Amino acid sequence: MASKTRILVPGTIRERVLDRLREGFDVVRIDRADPSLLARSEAASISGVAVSGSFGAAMIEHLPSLEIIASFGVGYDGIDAQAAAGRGIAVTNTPDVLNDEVADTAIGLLINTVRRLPQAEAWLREGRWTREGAFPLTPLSLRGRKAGIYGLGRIGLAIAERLKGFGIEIAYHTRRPHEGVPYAYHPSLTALAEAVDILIAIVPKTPETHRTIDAAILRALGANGVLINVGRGWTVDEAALAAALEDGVIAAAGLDVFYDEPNVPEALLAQPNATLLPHVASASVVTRDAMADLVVDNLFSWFGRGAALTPVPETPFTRKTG
Ligand code: NAP
Ligand code: 8YV
Repeated sequence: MASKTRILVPGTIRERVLDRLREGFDVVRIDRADPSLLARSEAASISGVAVSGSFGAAMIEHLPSLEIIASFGVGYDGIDAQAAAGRGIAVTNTPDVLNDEVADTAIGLLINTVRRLPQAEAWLREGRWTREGAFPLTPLSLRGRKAGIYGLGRIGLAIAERLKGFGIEIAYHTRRPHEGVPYAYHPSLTALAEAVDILIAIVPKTPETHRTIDAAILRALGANGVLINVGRGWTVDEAALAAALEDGVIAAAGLDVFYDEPNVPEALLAQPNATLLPHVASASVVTRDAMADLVVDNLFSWFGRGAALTPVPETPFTRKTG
């Protein structure tokens, strides 16, 4: 009997990925993506990887027969796609299937941040409604605001669609204007921040986006400004943000992502005008199942018909056979 294609799965991943992979592949498990956990002889038998999290150059180098890395998540900053591309290895991610969930979360986070709904619920649960009366009126409102979207890609567009329903004027910043988009384009993040009073970040983690939301951008956003980040914590200078929240440089912030997850700086935790979520934007069963299925479908498609379904731009390869 011909031996099955072997897929390495390091670390934690949804059980659904493992169950479906076992229907067609031989699954090899290790605790984390660490070359010392896989003997050279076994490493040589691995043709594919399914991973949620990091998979760096050392792991790629350790697997001489590797053809494809299927990553769980649309952001693939944890995968060394350049090292993979250099070896002709395909990398896939999970775009589109999470757009609506992440956009819904961005809007929920925005409303919670502006209208202080988590604090209002805590007021009720702590018995303060009966003891002290009505929850204080919120100084902030969505009424009359303008939103700037930093990164108008798949998810940014889904956020914009939702914001239209709130009657909020929308503008955006990307590296270049996007054709056929009905929103005002700003050629720099500074110009966008100056023009709006809600800034929503949904850009990938790249060398260019590192701590781009800094003290100067927060000053440009202004005292009535609200920052929402559902992209990557990498994009925000967290010390500058904590200071801006404390000093009233901006009014409030809602963050789903942090620089060094799961560690959230004390300086941010101390700010009552920060609404903080533990990276849950795509975290519903239905959406995580769809992401899991796309990870597995990419592997079945690669080994079955020779092409991945959703390769990342750095690795537009088809399978070399024979
Ligand atoms: P996408 O379709 O590739 O969109 C990315 C957008 O960012 C594009 O509009 C791109 O436009 C813009 N962009 C890239 N580099 C830029 C730069 N240096 N300056 C300005 N704009 C830049 O990606 P997506 O599917 O919308 O996902 C975006 C990111 O969201 C992911 O990479 C991931 O990090 C994050 N995410 C987070 C969660 C969560 O759970 N919180 C969930 C899903 C995704 P140009 O190319 O024209 O510049
Ligand atoms: C996931 C994400 O939380 O898709 C992404 O880029 O950040 C989230 O959907 C993560 O990838 C998996 O844990």
